[in-house]
Amino acid sequence: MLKRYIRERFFPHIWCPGCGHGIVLNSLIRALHKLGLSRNEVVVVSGIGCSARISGYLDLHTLHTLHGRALAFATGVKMSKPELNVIVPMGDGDALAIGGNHFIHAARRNIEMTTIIMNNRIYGMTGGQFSPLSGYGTKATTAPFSNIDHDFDIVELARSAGATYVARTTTYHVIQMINMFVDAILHPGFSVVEVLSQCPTNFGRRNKMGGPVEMMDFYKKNTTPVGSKDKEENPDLIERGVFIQKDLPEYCSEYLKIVERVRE
Ligand SMILES: Cc1ncc(C[n+]2csc(CCOP(=O)(O)OP(=O)(O)O)c2C)c(N)n1
Ligand code: SF4
Repeated sequence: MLKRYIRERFFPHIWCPGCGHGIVLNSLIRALHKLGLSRNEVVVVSGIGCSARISGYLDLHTLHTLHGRALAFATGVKMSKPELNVIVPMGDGDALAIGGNHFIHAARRNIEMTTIIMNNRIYGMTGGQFSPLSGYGTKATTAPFSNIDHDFDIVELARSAGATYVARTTTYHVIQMINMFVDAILHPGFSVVEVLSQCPTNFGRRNKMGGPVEMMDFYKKNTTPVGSKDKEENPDLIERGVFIQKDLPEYCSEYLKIVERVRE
Protein backbone atom coordinates (compact mmCIF):
# COMPACT_ATOMS: atom_id res chain seq x y z
CA MET A 1 0.00 0.00 0.00
CA LEU A 2 2.72 2.47 0.97
CA LYS A 3 4.68 1.60 -2.16
CA ARG A 4 2.08 3.28 -4.35
CA TYR A 5 3.46 6.64 -3.20
CA ILE A 6 7.02 5.80 -4.31
CA ARG A 7 8.46 6.60 -7.74
CA GLU A 8 10.55 3.46 -7.98
CA ARG A 9 12.24 4.35 -11.23
CA PHE A 10 14.16 7.11 -9.39
CA PHE A 11 15.81 4.63 -7.02
CA PRO A 12 18.44 4.06 -5.72
CA HIS A 13 18.24 7.44 -4.00
CA ILE A 14 21.17 9.85 -3.77
CA TRP A 15 21.30 10.13 0.04
CA CYS A 16 24.35 9.08 2.06
CA PRO A 17 23.93 6.09 4.40
CA GLY A 18 22.41 7.34 7.67
CA CYS A 19 21.08 10.63 6.24
CA GLY A 20 17.97 11.77 8.11
CA HIS A 21 16.08 12.80 4.99
CA GLY A 22 15.04 9.20 4.16
CA ILE A 23 13.28 8.99 7.53
CA VAL A 24 11.37 12.17 6.65
CA LEU A 25 10.35 10.68 3.27
CA ASN A 26 9.16 7.50 5.00
CA SER A 27 7.17 9.50 7.58
CA LEU A 28 5.57 11.68 4.93
CA ILE A 29 4.41 8.62 2.98
CA ARG A 30 2.92 7.17 6.17
CA ALA A 31 1.12 10.45 6.87
CA LEU A 32 -0.37 10.54 3.35
CA HIS A 33 -1.49 6.91 3.78
CA LYS A 34 -3.04 7.68 7.17
CA LEU A 35 -5.00 10.54 5.62
CA GLY A 36 -6.13 8.25 2.79
CA LEU A 37 -5.16 10.87 0.22
CA SER A 38 -5.16 9.77 -3.39
CA ARG A 39 -2.09 10.57 -5.47
CA ASN A 40 -4.06 13.10 -7.51
CA GLU A 41 -4.92 15.21 -4.49
CA VAL A 42 -1.35 16.09 -3.52
CA VAL A 43 1.31 18.30 -5.11
CA VAL A 44 4.83 18.30 -3.71
CA VAL A 45 6.90 21.35 -4.63
CA SER A 46 10.59 21.53 -3.78
CA GLY A 47 13.67 23.62 -4.52
CA ILE A 48 17.21 22.24 -4.65
CA GLY A 49 19.16 20.40 -1.96
CA CYS A 50 19.52 16.85 -0.63
CA SER A 51 16.25 17.45 1.28
CA ALA A 52 14.50 18.84 -1.79
CA ARG A 53 15.14 15.55 -3.63
CA ILE A 54 12.18 14.10 -1.74
CA SER A 55 9.87 15.37 -4.49
CA GLY A 56 11.59 13.12 -7.03
CA TYR A 57 11.00 9.99 -4.96
CA LEU A 58 7.27 10.52 -4.54
CA ASP A 59 4.89 9.28 -7.23
CA LEU A 60 2.55 12.26 -6.84
CA HIS A 61 2.26 15.49 -8.77
CA THR A 62 5.69 16.95 -8.13
CA LEU A 63 7.65 20.07 -9.07
CA HIS A 64 11.40 20.18 -8.56
CA THR A 65 12.19 23.86 -9.00
CA LEU A 66 14.92 26.41 -8.13
CA HIS A 67 16.96 26.65 -4.95
CA GLY A 68 15.09 28.88 -2.49
CA ARG A 69 12.05 29.39 -4.73
CA ALA A 70 9.86 26.41 -3.83
CA LEU A 71 7.38 28.57 -1.90
CA ALA A 72 6.97 30.97 -4.83
CA PHE A 73 6.11 28.06 -7.18
CA ALA A 74 3.93 26.47 -4.50
CA THR A 75 2.01 29.74 -4.11
CA GLY A 76 1.26 29.71 -7.84
CA VAL A 77 0.05 26.11 -7.71
CA LYS A 78 -2.16 26.71 -4.67
CA MET A 79 -3.65 29.93 -6.07
CA SER A 80 -4.63 28.22 -9.31
CA LYS A 81 -5.89 24.97 -7.73
CA PRO A 82 -6.79 25.69 -4.09
CA GLU A 83 -8.47 22.29 -3.71
CA LEU A 84 -5.10 20.50 -3.88
CA ASN A 85 -2.93 19.69 -0.86
CA VAL A 86 0.39 21.44 -1.41
CA ILE A 87 3.44 20.13 0.47
CA VAL A 88 6.81 21.90 0.36
CA PRO A 89 9.84 19.98 1.68
CA MET A 90 12.92 22.20 2.13
CA GLY A 91 16.37 22.23 3.67
CA ASP A 92 17.36 24.88 6.21
CA GLY A 93 19.40 26.66 3.52
CA ASP A 94 16.68 26.36 0.89
CA ALA A 95 13.96 27.63 3.26
CA LEU A 96 15.79 30.20 5.33
CA ALA A 97 18.92 31.45 3.55
CA ILE A 98 18.14 32.11 -0.13
CA GLY A 99 14.46 31.35 0.47
CA GLY A 100 14.05 33.31 3.70
CA ASN A 101 12.06 36.14 2.19
CA HIS A 102 9.61 33.78 0.49
CA PHE A 103 9.22 31.97 3.79
CA ILE A 104 8.30 34.97 5.92
CA HIS A 105 5.85 36.34 3.37
CA ALA A 106 4.13 33.01 2.69
CA ALA A 107 3.74 32.65 6.47
CA ARG A 108 2.46 36.21 6.80
CA ARG A 109 -0.19 35.61 4.10
CA ASN A 110 -1.36 32.41 5.76
CA ILE A 111 -1.65 30.57 2.46
CA GLU A 112 -2.70 26.97 3.05
CA MET A 113 0.28 24.70 2.49
CA THR A 114 2.46 22.36 4.51
CA THR A 115 6.12 23.23 4.75
CA ILE A 116 8.60 20.71 6.08
CA ILE A 117 12.00 22.15 7.00
CA MET A 118 14.68 19.48 7.31
CA ASN A 119 17.15 21.23 9.57
CA ASN A 120 20.56 19.57 9.33
CA ARG A 121 22.34 22.88 10.09
CA ILE A 122 24.41 22.78 6.90
CA TYR A 123 24.35 22.95 3.09
CA GLY A 124 24.58 19.19 2.59
CA MET A 125 24.27 18.94 -1.17
CA THR A 126 27.04 21.40 -2.00
CA GLY A 127 29.60 19.96 0.41
CA GLY A 128 29.12 21.52 3.84
CA GLN A 129 28.99 25.33 3.71
CA PHE A 130 27.46 26.88 6.85
CA SER A 131 23.79 27.82 6.78
CA PRO A 132 21.78 30.32 8.90
CA LEU A 133 21.05 27.37 11.19
CA SER A 134 24.61 26.11 11.72
CA GLY A 135 25.08 28.12 14.89
CA TYR A 136 27.92 30.00 16.55
CA GLY A 137 31.04 27.94 17.10
CA THR A 138 30.29 25.16 14.58
CA LYS A 139 32.61 24.14 11.75
CA ALA A 140 31.86 24.13 8.04
CA THR A 141 33.89 24.15 4.83
CA THR A 142 33.32 27.91 4.75
CA ALA A 143 34.12 28.26 8.48
CA PRO A 144 37.04 25.87 9.02
CA PHE A 145 38.21 27.74 12.14
CA SER A 146 34.72 28.28 13.63
CA ASN A 147 31.49 29.91 12.54
CA ILE A 148 30.87 33.38 14.01
CA ASP A 149 27.30 33.70 12.65
CA HIS A 150 24.51 33.28 15.17
CA ASP A 151 21.60 31.07 14.15
CA PHE A 152 17.93 31.76 14.59
CA ASP A 153 15.13 29.65 15.96
CA ILE A 154 12.86 28.38 13.16
CA VAL A 155 9.87 28.08 15.49
CA GLU A 156 10.23 31.67 16.70
CA LEU A 157 10.76 32.95 13.16
CA ALA A 158 7.67 31.11 11.87
CA ARG A 159 5.64 32.30 14.85
CA SER A 160 6.56 35.96 14.40
CA ALA A 161 6.08 35.79 10.62
CA GLY A 162 2.49 34.65 11.19
CA ALA A 163 2.43 30.88 10.52
CA THR A 164 -0.73 29.39 11.99
CA TYR A 165 0.61 25.86 12.66
CA VAL A 166 4.19 25.50 13.93
CA ALA A 167 5.76 22.30 15.22
CA ARG A 168 9.19 20.78 15.76
CA THR A 169 10.35 17.17 15.96
CA THR A 170 13.38 15.04 15.05
CA THR A 171 14.18 11.98 12.96
CA TYR A 172 14.37 10.00 16.21
CA HIS A 173 10.72 10.80 17.05
CA VAL A 174 9.10 9.17 14.03
CA ILE A 175 5.59 8.64 15.39
CA GLN A 176 5.46 12.27 16.47
CA MET A 177 6.69 13.31 13.02
CA ILE A 178 3.96 11.31 11.23
CA ASN A 179 1.26 12.79 13.48
CA MET A 180 2.58 16.31 12.93
CA PHE A 181 2.55 15.82 9.16
CA VAL A 182 -1.06 14.62 9.37
CA ASP A 183 -2.08 17.65 11.47
CA ALA A 184 -0.13 20.06 9.29
CA ILE A 185 -1.70 18.75 6.07
CA LEU A 186 -5.18 19.05 7.62
CA HIS A 187 -4.49 22.53 8.96
CA PRO A 188 -6.37 25.25 6.98
CA GLY A 189 -3.46 27.69 6.82
CA PHE A 190 0.31 27.99 6.51
CA SER A 191 1.91 25.17 8.47
CA VAL A 192 5.56 24.63 9.37
CA VAL A 193 7.08 21.42 10.67
CA GLU A 194 10.76 21.69 11.54
CA VAL A 195 12.46 18.30 11.59
CA LEU A 196 15.96 18.06 13.05
CA SER A 197 17.48 15.72 10.45
CA GLN A 198 21.07 14.53 10.65
CA CYS A 199 23.68 15.11 7.96
CA PRO A 200 26.43 12.77 9.17
CA THR A 201 28.57 13.47 6.11
CA ASN A 202 28.89 17.22 6.16
CA PHE A 203 27.80 18.36 9.64
CA GLY A 204 28.34 15.36 11.89
CA ARG A 205 31.83 14.45 10.78
CA ARG A 206 33.15 18.02 10.76
CA ASN A 207 31.61 18.80 14.17
CA LYS A 208 32.66 15.52 15.80
CA MET A 209 29.06 14.45 16.43
CA GLY A 210 29.78 10.78 15.64
CA GLY A 211 27.83 8.78 13.06
CA PRO A 212 24.09 8.72 12.33
CA VAL A 213 23.28 6.63 15.41
CA GLU A 214 25.09 9.06 17.75
CA MET A 215 23.42 12.01 16.04
CA MET A 216 19.96 10.50 16.55
CA ASP A 217 20.89 9.66 20.13
CA PHE A 218 21.74 13.36 20.52
CA TYR A 219 18.19 14.22 19.37
CA LYS A 220 16.81 11.73 21.88
CA LYS A 221 18.83 13.07 24.80
CA ASN A 222 18.80 16.78 24.00
CA THR A 223 15.14 17.39 23.22
CA THR A 224 12.14 17.55 25.51
CA PRO A 225 8.37 17.90 25.03
CA VAL A 226 7.28 21.53 24.81
CA GLY A 227 6.40 22.96 28.20
CA SER A 228 8.09 20.15 30.14
CA LYS A 229 9.67 20.69 33.55
CA ASP A 230 13.01 19.40 32.22
CA LYS A 231 13.41 22.57 30.18
CA GLU A 232 13.21 24.71 33.33
CA GLU A 233 16.00 22.68 34.90
CA ASN A 234 18.09 22.43 31.72
CA PRO A 235 17.50 25.46 29.43
CA ASP A 236 19.80 24.01 26.74
CA LEU A 237 17.27 21.31 25.90
CA ILE A 238 15.50 21.81 22.56
CA GLU A 239 11.71 21.75 22.82
CA ARG A 240 9.70 19.63 20.43
CA GLY A 241 5.95 19.47 19.94
CA VAL A 242 3.25 21.78 18.60
CA PHE A 243 3.94 25.45 19.40
CA ILE A 244 1.16 27.20 17.47
CA GLN A 245 -2.19 25.98 16.15
CA LYS A 246 -4.70 28.72 15.44
CA ASP A 247 -7.23 29.81 12.85
CA LEU A 248 -6.86 32.96 10.77
CA PRO A 249 -8.44 33.86 7.38
CA GLU A 250 -6.66 31.85 4.67
CA TYR A 251 -5.20 33.61 1.63
CA CYS A 252 -6.82 31.64 -1.24
CA SER A 253 -10.29 31.70 0.34
CA GLU A 254 -10.02 35.45 0.95
CA TYR A 255 -8.87 35.99 -2.62
CA LEU A 256 -11.83 34.00 -3.98
CA LYS A 257 -14.23 36.07 -1.88
CA ILE A 258 -12.88 39.22 -3.51
CA VAL A 259 -13.22 37.68 -6.98
CA GLU A 260 -16.86 36.80 -6.25
CA ARG A 261 -17.59 40.26 -4.84
CA VAL A 262 -16.15 41.97 -7.92
CA ARG A 263 -18.10 39.62 -10.26
CA GLU A 264 -21.37 40.53 -8.50
C1 LIG B 1 20.31 29.94 -7.07
C2 LIG B 1 21.18 28.84 -6.54
N1 LIG B 1 22.12 29.15 -5.63
C3 LIG B 1 22.90 28.17 -5.10
C4 LIG B 1 22.74 26.88 -5.53
C5 LIG B 1 23.63 25.82 -4.97
N2 LIG B 1 22.99 25.02 -3.97
C6 LIG B 1 22.35 23.88 -4.27
S1 LIG B 1 21.72 23.11 -2.93
C7 LIG B 1 22.32 24.32 -1.91
C8 LIG B 1 22.14 24.27 -0.39
C9 LIG B 1 21.58 23.03 0.12
O1 LIG B 1 21.39 23.11 1.53
P1 LIG B 1 19.99 22.92 2.19
O2 LIG B 1 18.95 23.68 1.50
O3 LIG B 1 20.13 23.21 3.64
O4 LIG B 1 19.65 21.38 1.94
P2 LIG B 1 20.48 20.04 2.27
O5 LIG B 1 21.25 19.73 1.03
O6 LIG B 1 21.33 20.30 3.45
O7 LIG B 1 19.41 19.05 2.55
C10 LIG B 1 22.99 25.31 -2.63
C11 LIG B 1 23.64 26.50 -2.01
C12 LIG B 1 21.73 26.60 -6.48
N3 LIG B 1 21.49 25.36 -6.90
N4 LIG B 1 20.98 27.60 -6.98
S1 SF4 C 1 25.34 15.24 2.27
FE1 SF4 C 1 24.25 15.21 4.22
S2 SF4 C 1 22.16 15.91 3.72
FE2 SF4 C 1 23.16 15.29 1.80
S3 SF4 C 1 22.59 13.13 1.53
FE3 SF4 C 1 24.58 13.17 2.57
S4 SF4 C 1 24.04 13.04 4.75
FE4 SF4 C 1 22.19 13.67 3.67
